[in-house]
Amino acid sequence: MAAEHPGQGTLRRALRWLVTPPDFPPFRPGSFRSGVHDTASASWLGIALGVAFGMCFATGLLSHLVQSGGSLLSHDVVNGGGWRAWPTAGAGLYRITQGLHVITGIAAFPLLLAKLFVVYPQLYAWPPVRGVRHAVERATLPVLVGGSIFMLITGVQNVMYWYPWGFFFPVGHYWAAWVTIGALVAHIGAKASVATAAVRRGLPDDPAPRAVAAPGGPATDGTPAGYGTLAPAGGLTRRSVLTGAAAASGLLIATVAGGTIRPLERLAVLNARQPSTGPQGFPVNKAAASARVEEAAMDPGYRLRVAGRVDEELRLTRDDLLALPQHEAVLPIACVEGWSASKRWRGVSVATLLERAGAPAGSAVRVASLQAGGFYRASDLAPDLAADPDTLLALQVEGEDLHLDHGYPVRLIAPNNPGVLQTKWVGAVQVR
Ligand SMILES: Nc1nc2c(c(=O)[nH]1)N[C@H]1C(S)=C(S)[C@@H](COP(=O)(O)O)O[C@H]1N2
Ligand SMILES: [Mo]
Repeated sequence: MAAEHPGQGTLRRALRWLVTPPDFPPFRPGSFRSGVHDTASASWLGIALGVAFGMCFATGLLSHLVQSGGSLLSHDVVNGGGWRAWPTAGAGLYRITQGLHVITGIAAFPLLLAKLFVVYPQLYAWPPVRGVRHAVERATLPVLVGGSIFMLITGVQNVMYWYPWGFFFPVGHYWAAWVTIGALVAHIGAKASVATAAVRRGLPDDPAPRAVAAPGGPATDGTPAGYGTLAPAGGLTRRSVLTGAAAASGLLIATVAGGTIRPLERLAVLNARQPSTGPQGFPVNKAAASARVEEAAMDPGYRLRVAGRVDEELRLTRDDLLALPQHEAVLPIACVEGWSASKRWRGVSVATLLERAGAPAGSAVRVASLQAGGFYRASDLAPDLAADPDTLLALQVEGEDLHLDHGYPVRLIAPNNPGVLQTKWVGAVQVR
C-alpha cells in the first residue's frame, strides 16, 4: 500500500473539520432536546399550510381575474369587466370565494408560526449544504418564508384598512403571491416524499420517556442526528404543538367567518366591519364625506348621463329614473376585505337604460361615479353583466331611498360582482 502523501492527510482533516458540527449550540448535535422539532410534525403542518395557501391562492387569483380589466400592473386592476368567463348567475359566488380567501389566509397564521417553530433548528443543520438539491431547497426557503409573511401581513393590513406601505395593495399582494407560490411549489417538490411518508405513519406520537436514553443516528429522511430524535422537553409535546396550532387556527376561523356567515356574526370580534352594522343595516366602506361627493350627490341639479350612442346623451333626474320600469333583486355586497351583506335592491336595470339610450346590444359599459378621485370611482361591466336584468342602478335598498353613504342618488349593484366594483354615487353610464 502506497504511503499517503502528506497533502492527502491535510485534505482529509479539512474535510472532517467541514462535516463536523461546531461543538457549541445551536450547532452541537442534541442542542434541540425537544421532540417537537421532528419531521412528522413539520410534515403535518406543511400539509395543512399547503391546503390553506392553495385555497387562498386560488381564490385570490380568481378575485384578481374578476377585478382586473386585463391589466395586471397598473391601478386599472380594479376596473373589472376584463374576465368574460366569470358567471353572472350564482349572484353570491364571489361572496363565498372571497370569504374563503380571507378566512384561509387568516387561518394560515398560527400554522405558519407553528411550522417555523418546529423546523427552525434545521437552520443549524451541519453541514449547511449537503448537495446541489439541498442547496437549491435552502435558497428558496427565504423566499418562501419571507413571501408567506408578506402575504399574510399585507392581507390582514388590508382587511384592517391600514396602508402604511408605499405600494398599491392589489398590485403588491398579487405579484408577491406568484413569487411565494413559486417557492412553495419548489418546496413541495423537495419535501413531497418526506411528507407522504409522514402521512402514512399517521399523526406523530410523543416518544415514551424511556426512549430518552437512546438518541438515534441520522434519520432515514436525511435529518441529521440530534434533531427531533430526543424526548420532549419543557412540557411541549408534538401533540400539543399540533393541536395548539389547529385550535388557534380554528379560533381565528370562528372569529372572522362571521364576516361572511351571518349566524357567526356575533363572534366576528376581529373584523373591521360588522356585516349588519351601518346605515340601513350594513357597513359603509367609503363614506360620502371622505369621497367628497356630498355636494354633487345632494345637488338638485343632479342628472344621470347615459351615453348610449356617440351623438346623443340622455340626462335623467332621479325622478326620471323612478318613472322608468323598476326591477328588484336580492344581491350581496361582497367586499374584497371579507365582509358581505345581502340586501333587496330596487332600481332601473342597466339593460333598460341602455335600450332607452339606443345602445347597440351586447355593449360593454363603464359606470362612473360623481367622485373625482380614488381608485374606485369607475367600474366596467362586461357585456353579459351589462345585459343581466339584475344588474341595477339602484335607487332603493330594503324599501328605503339609498342612504347618502350607500351611494345616493344612484348606485350600481350587479350580481356576482366584487364590492369594489359596485360603484356608488353614479354620475354617468357610458357604452365603451
Ligand atoms: N364611488 C365609489 N364607489 C364605491 C367605493 C368607493 O370608494 N367609491 N367603494 C366600493 C367598495 S370597496 C365597496 S365594498 C362597496 C361598499 O358599499 P357600501 O359602502 O354601500 O357598503 O362600495 C364600492 N363602491
Ligand atoms: Mo370593498
